[in-house]
Amino acid sequence: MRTRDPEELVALAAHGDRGALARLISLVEQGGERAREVGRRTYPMGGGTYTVGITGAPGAGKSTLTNRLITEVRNGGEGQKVGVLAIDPSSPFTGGAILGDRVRMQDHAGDDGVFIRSMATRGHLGGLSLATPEAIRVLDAAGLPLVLVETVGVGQVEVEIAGAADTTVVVVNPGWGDSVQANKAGLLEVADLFVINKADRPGAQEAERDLNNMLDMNMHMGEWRPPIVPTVATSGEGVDKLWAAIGEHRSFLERTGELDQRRERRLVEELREIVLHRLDERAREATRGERFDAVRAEVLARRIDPYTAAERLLD
Ligand SMILES: Nc1nc2c(ncn2[C@@H]2O[C@H](COP(=O)(O)OP(=O)(O)O)[C@@H](O)[C@H]2O)c(=O)[nH]1
Ligand SMILES: [Mg+2]
Repeated sequence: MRTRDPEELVALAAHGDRGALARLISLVEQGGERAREVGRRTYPMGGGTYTVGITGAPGAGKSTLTNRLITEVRNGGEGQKVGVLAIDPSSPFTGGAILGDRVRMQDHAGDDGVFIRSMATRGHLGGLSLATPEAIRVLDAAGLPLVLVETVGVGQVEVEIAGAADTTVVVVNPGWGDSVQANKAGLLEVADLFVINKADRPGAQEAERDLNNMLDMNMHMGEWRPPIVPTVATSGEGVDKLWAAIGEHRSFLERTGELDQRRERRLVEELREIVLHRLDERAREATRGERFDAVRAEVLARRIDPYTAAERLLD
């Protein structure tokens, strides 16, 4: 029997059961009471995972790059385990992009130290921006020391998700205007590191120059100036340098205490968002049904004013 009981699943996942891990993430994706239960069980067990967000326009080479990064991590010193979440906000049903992500990370299909999972928005209240940190906490509770999160950085919500990592890598391509587009999408502000992927194509130097110019204009950023790493994800060129740069950023965050501050800010932000969603739910409930109809009738008849009516509804 395949259990769907969150408590059992969490225990199994903590002992390396990948099927249990996958089911836990499905529960998170679906939202509702079971997802809450998963959260209650996993949250106290976590805190050891480092997260790296990889974001950029569709087709920039994020999945190919992630695939190479996994190789780099697995072949490196301790061959640490790695979890990968490929977040797809755009296609909740067809999963077209998700299929592409899977194909490009095929290299690691047989590796027990690698857990790859795609996630789309389903029933989760608050969508992917709330489901993503929950899914990361599941991987955290399962003892994965590193989680890579691939997201498409197109809209505001996606950029928010992308920025909710310890280190955020923004992937751009050579060619006129690509980095300008990334800037417009708000990606410059969340970038800790830039990758110019597809550096085998013309225009990589121009892209680097554009990024440097934009960084010069944004030097309110603080002590850390995001480095720019050219890569060719298809061949793996430059990926070792990318991994090294991620390590340097991590050391910087740890050394300066910024890592704890970032995590605290993220948690507060998440908490606020949860409260907002709860209130929104309450508002929807308060503005339908018989009770609402009765109050509405009184307002229309000018027996009570809208503010008094609102208070009555929220009581
Ligand atoms: N020429 C070239 N093509 C690449 C490179 N990296 C990825 N691609 C190709 O770009 C396409 C999109 O890659 P994918 O990783 O799916 O991009 P994603 O949508 O950002 O995840 C695929 O056909 C890749 O083979 C690269 O460095 N150079
Ligand atoms: Mg992809």
